[in-house]
Amino acid sequence: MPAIVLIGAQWGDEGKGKATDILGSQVQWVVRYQGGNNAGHTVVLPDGQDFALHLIPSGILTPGVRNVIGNGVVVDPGVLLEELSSLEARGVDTTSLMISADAHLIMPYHVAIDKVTERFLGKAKIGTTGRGIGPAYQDKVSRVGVRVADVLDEKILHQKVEAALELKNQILVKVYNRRALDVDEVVDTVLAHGRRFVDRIADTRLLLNQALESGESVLLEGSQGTLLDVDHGTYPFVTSSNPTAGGAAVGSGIGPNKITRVIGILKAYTTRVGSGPFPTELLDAMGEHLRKAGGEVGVTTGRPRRCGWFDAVIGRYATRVNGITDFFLTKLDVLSGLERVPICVGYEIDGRRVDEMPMTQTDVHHAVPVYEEMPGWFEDLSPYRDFDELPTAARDYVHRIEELVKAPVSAIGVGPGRDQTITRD
Ligand code: 2SA
Ligand code: GDP
Ligand code: MG
Repeated sequence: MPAIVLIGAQWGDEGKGKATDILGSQVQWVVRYQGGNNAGHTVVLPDGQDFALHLIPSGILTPGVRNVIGNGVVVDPGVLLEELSSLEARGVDTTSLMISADAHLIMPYHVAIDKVTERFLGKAKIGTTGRGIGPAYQDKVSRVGVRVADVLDEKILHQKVEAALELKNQILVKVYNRRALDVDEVVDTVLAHGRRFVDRIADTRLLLNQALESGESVLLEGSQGTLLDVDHGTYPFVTSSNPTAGGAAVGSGIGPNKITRVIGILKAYTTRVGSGPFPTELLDAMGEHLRKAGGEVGVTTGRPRRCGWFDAVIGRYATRVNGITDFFLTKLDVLSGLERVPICVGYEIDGRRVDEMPMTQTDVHHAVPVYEEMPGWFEDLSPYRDFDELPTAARDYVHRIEELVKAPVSAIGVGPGRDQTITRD
């Protein structure tokens, strides 16, 4: 049995949590492979209970599924324990969760540096979630990071934190005028946390490869989205990891040839949270309407999301850079009640017509959307379960999107609930 990757095709918050939950019953393993607790994945269970997952894979809500935090993730130990306790308090069985020994830890100094850097940048800020994600990945790449396995060896942990703080404290005190962090205090906190998840630490790449060898299937749950990818996104307004499908192999330790399906989660309109270019953004009452109708508020930070029309240039780009086999088109219900629904089919950049993602960041900033207007529909879509019964205009909208993004839509979301989904064969 194969590995399936599920990725965000836009700027995140496309509905990956719901999609993972739907697929949970078809797989034996669910794995997070990048990002950390910057993510906010919402799952609404059939009994109406809703959960916001940040670090733990959304498969934790499917009984019998084994869950893994892969090597590509950055783990804040305090957040991990809090998330585990809050799930357990709500009756969720978390015993299956394993954490890669090679995943990096988000340390208190990463969170402090993330926050002060953003404040320092002022108007030029990235609009990060302030969870220490960028600084933790910086340390990983600079080879001065602390890994999950380091909580198993106090001496090594102490050495690493001491070395890291020598420089970090200079930055915090001299550049940002903040308090220096104490080595022993940091080590003691991390060790105290580590003691509580030590039994979950494993060589997860071995576990996952053995599972695949024995015919089990693995779902790799991406967080954030294609346009937030540090290589393929709207750099520098991106996160510090690779949410795109290629990152799934690296961040979990399985071979790319094990991946047989790449599902792109695509919202029927576009949203973004944080700074950076967004060609189809609506800064008017229509943007406000989409924000309200779609409940577009950050699941981690509570920030209002920027909203705009569907952008097919981005969708097509996502198909290519991820090798998307099929899309789940989410939140189609949110577009009900509009006379006309524009789709961005290309850009005009300084007088030139462009149909593909521009090569330079300047061009992305200058991109003015070229719209094609589709007729809208007024029916409430949430009761529909059969594609052929949808209003003609809604079906035409889906067909046009498939044409433009060059991949089929295999499922359509018509509400946040697990069953509020139309599947197509
Ligand atoms: P970071 O914190 O370093 O990863 O921030 C860098 C950029 O990545 C964006 N980012 C996100 N965008 C959408 N959703 C995310 N998760 C939360 C959610 C966001 C929230 O589910 O709503 O609650 O605000 C997420 N995580 C990171 C971020 O906005 C920066 O643009
Ligand atoms: P994720 O980060 O990709 O998992 O997405 P978020 O959870 O941050 O945001 C998606 C929001 O849309 C959540 O509140 C979901 O419950 C909700 N949602 C997902 N699919 C649908 C859908 O098809 N229709 C509606 N109305 N809401 C949906
Ligand atoms: Mg989210």
